[in-house]
Amino acid sequence: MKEEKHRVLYEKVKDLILSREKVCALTGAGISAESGVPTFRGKDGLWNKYNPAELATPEAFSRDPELVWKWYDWRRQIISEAKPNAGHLALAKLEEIKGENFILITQNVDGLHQKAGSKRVLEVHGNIWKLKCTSCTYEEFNYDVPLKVIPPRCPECGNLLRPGVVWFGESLPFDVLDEVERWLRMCDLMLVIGTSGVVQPAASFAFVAKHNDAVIVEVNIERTPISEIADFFFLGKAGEILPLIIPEILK
Ligand code: BV8
Ligand code: ZN
Repeated sequence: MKEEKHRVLYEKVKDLILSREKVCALTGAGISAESGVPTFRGKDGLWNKYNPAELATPEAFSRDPELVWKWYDWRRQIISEAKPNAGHLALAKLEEIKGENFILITQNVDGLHQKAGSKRVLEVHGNIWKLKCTSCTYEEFNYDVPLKVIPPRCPECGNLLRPGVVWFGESLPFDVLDEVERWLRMCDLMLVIGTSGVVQPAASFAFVAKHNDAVIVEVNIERTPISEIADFFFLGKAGEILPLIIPEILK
């Protein structure tokens, strides 16, 4: 009986994904958990061992760039061994189906969506593989694990390079945020996957989309503040649920 009820809901969401014109997905660390990338706030989360204010802030970096870089180098090594999972692949397939009527907004910095084939990705918190200069406009994508030199220095001006991520207290990239806001106004259905919904402003994206009449579909292994406004809530792992609610590719 319960399976039948779930099956009906999966089919309903599949139909909505096809019938509603503009679809967006918002992902958080939970979608990469099954790839072996630690989340931030879960039981084995990064923030249990490290204090975010100690590491993911401009103050921490200026106080001890070597310590902060050692933490990012360690995370880069874990991520370099991670493979996209069925959840990432399902979203890449959704992009194939919906084309320019789809956008993927991710809080993740691991680059696994792009590895899975997603092209239409807005990285609101940056990318751990990007290094950018603290003084000039130099930036590069660097996939060295481990990094050859810690802390890395700018080849143009010799100053420190920093991770190309958004730290607490830093604003999200304005061009990315503008594009996100455009989508939140026009999307007709938003999938919210694997986020605890506590980090602003990303935690408000689903509320803005809902305010603009989007159907909200949440996938998580626990309820979150977003669950209050979700039209559909699927309790389960992204890698298991997403393949069940994303339609087959229409040949
Ligand atoms: C800004 C990049 C202003 C770096 C990150 C007090 C109140 C309200 C707000 C604030 C406040 N004090 C400060 C703020 C603002 C602050 C904030 O929101 N703090 C919170 C913590 C209270 N926000 C900021 O500072 C932002 N900037 O506000 O700027 C401004 C404006 C103009 C000019 C100047 C300044 C910047 C925030 C970005 C911080 N950077 N990361 C790095 O990675 O090192 S945040 C970090 O959290 C990650 O990016 C992550 O993506 C993000 C959100 O976490 P989640 O992705 O949700 O991950 P989490 O572990 O929390 O949850 C995982 C979920 O997955 C869980 O729900 C779990 O159940 C689920 N799950 C687990 N396994 C699975 C699963 N689901 C499905 N399947 C599974 N298998
Ligand atoms: Zn420089």
